[in-house]
Amino acid sequence: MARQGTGSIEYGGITLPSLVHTDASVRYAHQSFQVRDSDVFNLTYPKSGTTWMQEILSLIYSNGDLTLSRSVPSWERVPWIEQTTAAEYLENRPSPRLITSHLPPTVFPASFFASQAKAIYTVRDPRDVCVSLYYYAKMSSFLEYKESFGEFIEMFAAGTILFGSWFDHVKGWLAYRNRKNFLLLTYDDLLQDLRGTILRICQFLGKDLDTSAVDTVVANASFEAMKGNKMVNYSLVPEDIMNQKISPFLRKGISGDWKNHFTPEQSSAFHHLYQQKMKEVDIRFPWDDL
Ligand code: PPS
Repeated sequence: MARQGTGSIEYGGITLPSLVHTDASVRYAHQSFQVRDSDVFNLTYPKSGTTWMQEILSLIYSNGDLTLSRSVPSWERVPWIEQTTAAEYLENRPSPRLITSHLPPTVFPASFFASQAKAIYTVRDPRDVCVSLYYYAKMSSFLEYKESFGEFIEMFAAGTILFGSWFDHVKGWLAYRNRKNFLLLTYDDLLQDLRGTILRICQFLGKDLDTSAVDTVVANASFEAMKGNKMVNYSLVPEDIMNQKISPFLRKGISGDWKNHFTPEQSSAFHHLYQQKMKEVDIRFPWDDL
């Protein structure tokens, strides 16, 4: 069951919320957006650490200066190319541009693949993505999912959901992981060693921050700091669009919350599906055997 109707649009076989996407905006990203060699992309399937990476990139490129992080919303500092505001935010922005996208490679700007632009792809345990997305759907008036959690897992597993199949997205982007301009990270990398992972990101980007700047990036990218920063916690979004009393945008920020939500049967069914869908993927993730 693909989600159609008032709250969504379809483009290239994927479903996107119409609040911030139009056919024209996604077509612009796919067919017209001109990637620069200096661009830096933050790529994710939704609910995998997008906002976290937006904040980290933004803080790295400001060399730890907090001015922008405290005064400009994250979605404006590191905007999505597929959203309606992309051209306004990005076309005349000086390099290096920091850019976010949830698009799979099938509808990604063609100019990216022939460029030197850098991309960081962050992957998260799909079961935690599913849980996070479920709560996000409940608090977001524009998503309109009314299903029980069990039904929601089935839609997530089948890929008949916002932004399409997690498996297709992840496998699609993993195909590029050996490119020198591509950095593959997991949500768990960030969770288990935030400082070490920020240093890896700096090295990948050729950004040589001094110790106090790194300290500032680490401190301000913590879950608690981000939860308290209204430029990243989505409290600027009106309550009739995102009702954080139902569920906060920065909800739990942990790995393994799926264990509190999946029944043993749901967990076993998802495990089998995962083994089957990911069998050709020759990379191990921290959650593979869980
Ligand atoms: S979105 O809507 O696609 O942009 O969402 P996204 O930012 O990708 O994912 C939101 C989840 O990421 C968690 N998050 C963090 N976890 C740990 N530390 C930090 N600093 C952090 N920032 C965001 C956020 O809490 C959402 O996960 P859940 O499991 O719902 O808490």
